[in-house]
Amino acid sequence: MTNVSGFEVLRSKIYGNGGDGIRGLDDGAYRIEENEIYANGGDGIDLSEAGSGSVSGLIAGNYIGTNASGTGSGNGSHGIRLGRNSEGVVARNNRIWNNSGDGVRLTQDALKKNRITTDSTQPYYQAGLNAFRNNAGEPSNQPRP
Ligand SMILES: [Ca+2]
Repeated sequence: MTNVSGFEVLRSKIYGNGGDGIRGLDDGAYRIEENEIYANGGDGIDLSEAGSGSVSGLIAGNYIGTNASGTGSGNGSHGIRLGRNSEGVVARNNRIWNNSGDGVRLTQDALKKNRITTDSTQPYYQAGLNAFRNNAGEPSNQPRP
């Protein structure tokens, strides 16, 4: 199949799955907003295994590794994982806590093609920023290549 246009996941609770909370396997534009994605065995959101074209889209306003009440547990791997086919993904205003792997994992050359808005001087949730926190409540789990 060609020309798959990605998908939308909006305002859903996605928890307790053995694998990733959301895993995109097709090229296209993704819109993943205002979800609670926690306690999944794999990554919270994994777009790194999408097809051979490109993946773009918006990941915004999600709880990843916790829930709105702050009681949900982390995902078993990374919070957000983007791979070489990700180009033009914007991740902003996400609360990324408690994940066992990295908060945001950018593989291959994904780092230079996507926009992860964060500010390491702000440990907790700020408008326009992602917030990263580990199990000890320390600001950590920062994006890294
Ligand atoms: Ca995965």
